[in-house]
Amino acid sequence: MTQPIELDKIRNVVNEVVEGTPIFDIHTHLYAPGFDRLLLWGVDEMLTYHYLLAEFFRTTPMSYDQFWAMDRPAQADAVWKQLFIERSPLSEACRGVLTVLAEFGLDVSTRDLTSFRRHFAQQSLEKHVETVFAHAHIRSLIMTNDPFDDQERPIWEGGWKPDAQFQSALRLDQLLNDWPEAAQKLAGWGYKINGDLGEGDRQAVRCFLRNWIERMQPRYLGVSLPPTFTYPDSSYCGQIIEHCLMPVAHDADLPVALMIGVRRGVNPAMRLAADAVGKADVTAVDHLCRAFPENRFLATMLSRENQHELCVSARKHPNLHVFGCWWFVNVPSIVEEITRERFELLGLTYTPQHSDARVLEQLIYKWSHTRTRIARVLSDKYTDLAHTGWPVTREDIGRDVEGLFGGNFEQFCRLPTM
Ligand code: RAT
Ligand code: ZN
Repeated sequence: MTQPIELDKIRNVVNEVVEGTPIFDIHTHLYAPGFDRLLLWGVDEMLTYHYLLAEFFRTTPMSYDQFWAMDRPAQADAVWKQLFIERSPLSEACRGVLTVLAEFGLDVSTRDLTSFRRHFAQQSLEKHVETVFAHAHIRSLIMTNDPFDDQERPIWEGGWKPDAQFQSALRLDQLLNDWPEAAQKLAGWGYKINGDLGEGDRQAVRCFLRNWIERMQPRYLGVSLPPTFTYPDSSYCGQIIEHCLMPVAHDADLPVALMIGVRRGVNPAMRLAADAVGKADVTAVDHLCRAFPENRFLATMLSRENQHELCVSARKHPNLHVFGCWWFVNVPSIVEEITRERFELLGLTYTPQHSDARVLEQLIYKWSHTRTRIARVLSDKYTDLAHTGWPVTREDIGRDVEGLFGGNFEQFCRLPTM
């Protein structure tokens, strides 16, 4: 065993280890460069991120239609003016843009968007991807891959294969949340579907899932669900879960990621920024874990109010792996609270964060802001341990943080660990 760390040095060591440990980012909306225009990057994309647009629309007399009619740089100009010039950019999403610019050595005190744009225009994408991964200290990430997406599907059909850096996750929102529409699409792609979700349809859906698992080689099958989600349930969603998703996931030895609590399209004029949150019923997760003990579930919940109950569920079900502070709970104050609560209830058996990045450079701020919070909470926890006389070593901290930053997920998914 290496020497125990002295009490007053614990914080420094934790900071060093947390900074120095590469991350496996298990849920993003980024794409490999091979997906071409689907990979968003640069300052205009960052400024028009939907987290920022929701804040922008609160500040402007401009109509939604007027805004959407403008091209991307004009939209970015409008956001910059309202959220960075007319008022201080202290929201989490605004601060994130500044963290990224500063990380690239740009002088944010100039407030000169034109010069920031110039920096990004000078980058070549392939090299820029490497630079961003290095700055964010990411080793791999998982995309969100939707076979129902008309822009994305042809790229997979053209033979694109995931690699170690850009791994895949098969996202099934439409199949589970909008069966009538999904059924039509499946029929259009040649699956024998009549829409009643009888045994014939179920077989076709299982076949569809197997085909896409084969094609995408995903790390998990994922779905976002409304706060009204319940299980068991006779709805189409409940039937598809029971008769299609569970058996296929089991046979493929893949976990199912449940992302619960999103109220889609509360203000549709805001497009991607239209969604809100609702408190969900965690017993649905309990019932799934119990009904399918041979399946594995990853779960994250959108509502702050659900976090404690979800931890308790995970204590009851070893086949449940809690992950991430998702979307509206990915703000420093709540990340700190949730992370603390999870350490206290689950120890080190979960994955504290994913980035949910949609724009490449966001990896930098999402992870740097998160690292700060995780390090703070971990330091407190190791300090408490040291106070009992337990020897806290750098080796132990390194092992624990590797788990938190991807190792626990890899173990739960039965992937080879790094
Ligand atoms: O975080 C986001 O960008 C949201 O728009 C959603 O995509 C959410 O993360 C999801 O995965 O559904
Ligand atoms: Zn997401």
